[in-house]
Amino acid sequence: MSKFVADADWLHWHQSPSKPQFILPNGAVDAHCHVFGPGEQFPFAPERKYTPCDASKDQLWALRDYLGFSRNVIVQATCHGADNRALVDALNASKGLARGVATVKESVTDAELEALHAAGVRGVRFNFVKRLVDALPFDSLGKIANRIKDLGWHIVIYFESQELPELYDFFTALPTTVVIDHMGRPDVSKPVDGDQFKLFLKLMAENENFWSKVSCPERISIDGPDKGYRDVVPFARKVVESFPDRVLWGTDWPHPNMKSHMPDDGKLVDMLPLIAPSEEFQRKLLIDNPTRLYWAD
Ligand code: 0GY
Repeated sequence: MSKFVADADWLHWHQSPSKPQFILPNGAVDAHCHVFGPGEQFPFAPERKYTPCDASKDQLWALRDYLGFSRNVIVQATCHGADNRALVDALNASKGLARGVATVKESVTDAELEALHAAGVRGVRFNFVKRLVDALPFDSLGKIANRIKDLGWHIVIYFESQELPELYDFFTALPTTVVIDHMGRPDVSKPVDGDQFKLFLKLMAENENFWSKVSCPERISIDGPDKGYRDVVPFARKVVESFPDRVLWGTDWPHPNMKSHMPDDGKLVDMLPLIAPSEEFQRKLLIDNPTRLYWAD
């Protein structure tokens, strides 16, 4: 038996998602998903804030094929800390169909960075969500940013909307392409043209090195799945229509830390034509942009 037992309130990912009605274009990339464990082989980090259930690379490939995606970008989640072995194992087994975003510490060596690059890592993730990390070592993050720049990597940042004013100057000083997870988690009870989302849109408009994932309606929505997460649509659509060449989309499988419900991945795919309402927007969001960022070589 594994020494890791998922948290008692951990929701297992959907075992039988619906087949999407929306047919994904050939070459579509699921640009935000994770692999967890198996804990027996790839232990979870001692400093983790949650213990998930296992979600293996083979289960991810099965979902990719079932939904109709061609490729994946696997993002390191905090439960694995800066131990990227599960991620690298998945990338190495992917036959070139997956690229990765790692988490590293300042002590990472050049040789380790090069090995991550060879495996298919093309970015690092800086997590600013307070419930997920202990401290924010800004000096360290700045140093890491300067080192990974030389590899041509980008930085993925994860934060919640109320933190943006405080983090704004740190973000805009970053020297690489910067990808924001889930539109900076807007408060969708506020208007799309309200002050909070305006700050996010300003960040995107005034800094052409900033990209955004328009993913995770299930985390952001107040309306919830029964109403098709419809309150998130105007936010995601605004970002896609304003910055069509700098947006990405992903399932977020296996949906860590979802406490209210577990989304049906097929239904998430079916939201795509609502947030990217033309074939051109869809092609950019699902193929051109992720390919440019992750498969440039
Ligand atoms: C996500 C969401 C979460 C967790 C992580 O790294 C993580 O632990 O990403 C979350 O709890 O919001 O983006 O998948």
